[in-house]
Amino acid sequence: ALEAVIFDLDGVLTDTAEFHYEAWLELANELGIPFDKAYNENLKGVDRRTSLELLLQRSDRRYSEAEKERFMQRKNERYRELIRRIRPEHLLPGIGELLEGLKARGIRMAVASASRNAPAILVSLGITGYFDEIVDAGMLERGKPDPEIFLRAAEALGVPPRNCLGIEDASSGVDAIRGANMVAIGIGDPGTLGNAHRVFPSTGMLNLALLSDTYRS
Ligand code: B16
Ligand code: MG
Repeated sequence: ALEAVIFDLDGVLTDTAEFHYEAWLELANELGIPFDKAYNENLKGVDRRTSLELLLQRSDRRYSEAEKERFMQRKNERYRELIRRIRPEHLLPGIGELLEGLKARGIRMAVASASRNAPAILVSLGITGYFDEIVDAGMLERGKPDPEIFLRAAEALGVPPRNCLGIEDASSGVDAIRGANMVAIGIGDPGTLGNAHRVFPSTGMLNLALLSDTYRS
């Protein structure tokens, strides 16, 4: 039976992608590296270090490790400034009701986000109390699409992966859920998230009945 739901953060609970984009864009501009919304798609769901490497791939210069550390720090400082604006109104559609419904049913919940800023964002959204576990992204050895982050969440919850359902907006995240042998719901474009068991264009369509239904089928 369905015992636990594991949520991605960016793109599922709230949309921080815009803030990540703004912070990376400022860095790219300073370095004279071309960067736009389309290229930013590649950075979604990907950890900070890999995101930086993707950005620097488009430079004709090579940077030292010390410079890269400084770039990541600068981007993160700017990002943290931007996310101070986050309020409970920034929860994506339907999420508040869904968390309430799952809690009422006694279904356990966890967050599996690549973001080291996830705990602070959950506080700003006012939803920390719903989650039994928040995986510490700093403790992971491998990023999504590796299943590690979802397996750690299940282990921390004490629920076997086959009784868990994961919700993701990035294809790397959907692959991570599938790799963990969980049921996967994708939020976004079915063309990009074809690996999910079911895909919905928006979180506004999610509800408890639909999750149970997806889990059973
Ligand atoms: P940070 P998710 C991911 O969050 C973002 O989608 C990705 O763009 C970001 O680079 C990553 O977190 C790391 O974030 O720099 O705050 O540690 O989708 O896994 O919730
Ligand atoms: Mg995401």
